[in-house]
Amino acid sequence: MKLKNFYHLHGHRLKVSPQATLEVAKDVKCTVSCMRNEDCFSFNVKKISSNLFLCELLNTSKFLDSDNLTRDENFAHWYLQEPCNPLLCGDESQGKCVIDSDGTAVSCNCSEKYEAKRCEIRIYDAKRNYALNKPTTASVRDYISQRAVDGNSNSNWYGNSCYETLYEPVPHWWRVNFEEEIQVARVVITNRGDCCGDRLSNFGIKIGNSLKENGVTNPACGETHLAVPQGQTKTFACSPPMKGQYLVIHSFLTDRPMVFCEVQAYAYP
Ligand SMILES: [Ca+2]
Repeated sequence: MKLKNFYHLHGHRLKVSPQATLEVAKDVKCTVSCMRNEDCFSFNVKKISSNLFLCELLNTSKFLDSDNLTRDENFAHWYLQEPCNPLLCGDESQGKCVIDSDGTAVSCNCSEKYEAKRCEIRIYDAKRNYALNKPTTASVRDYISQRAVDGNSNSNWYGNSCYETLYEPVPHWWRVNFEEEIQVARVVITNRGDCCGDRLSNFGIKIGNSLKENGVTNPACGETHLAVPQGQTKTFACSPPMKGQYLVIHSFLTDRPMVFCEVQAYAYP
């Protein structure tokens, strides 16, 4: 971003909430501050006194938020000549910034998973179980950890669709990898039914991006000490919805194994 790329409109202010407000001795310092901040795309400047200026650094532009460009004799609005900085349309969402034919407005072409003006809202499939068939790992008996996301909620151990740790080692944990950061609002867990229901009577659900201590240190979804009665399926709400690539189930019990037959994760309540 170069100084010369900025143009200005006297008597105008882009009226959006600023990402930062500064008071500076020279208005050129607003330009420098905006250039140093990669999320700054434009700014408003107001003269407060002979040697003091107020600048409002903005993370949007007059092209994208043209409805908010207002007449204000006290301000000047500074904007980029080339408004299609890749960050403008969501750096995570891979949106593409497109200038209209007369060069007065910008729109964002969002990738399929995103929407909204700046492609900042991720769209999830409300019916999709995001844990289904995703890679899993566990503190022990890794080779059967996948059973908990095989799409089969059969609660009979002999149906070969449940996961269970051994008595040792402790603590017990199991983890599914969504392979991307998603939003989780609801976790549905089915306990074993043919016996041993108390093996899922004091556990926690963790969601986040950390693998520290096998992911157990991630934030908790819902209450800390959870239980599912033998043979039943229970829904746990993460409210507000939580973001993360990993979902971990860990037991606080050290005198018995941990068992469950299916774990489902949904993006909406
Ligand atoms: Ca299963």
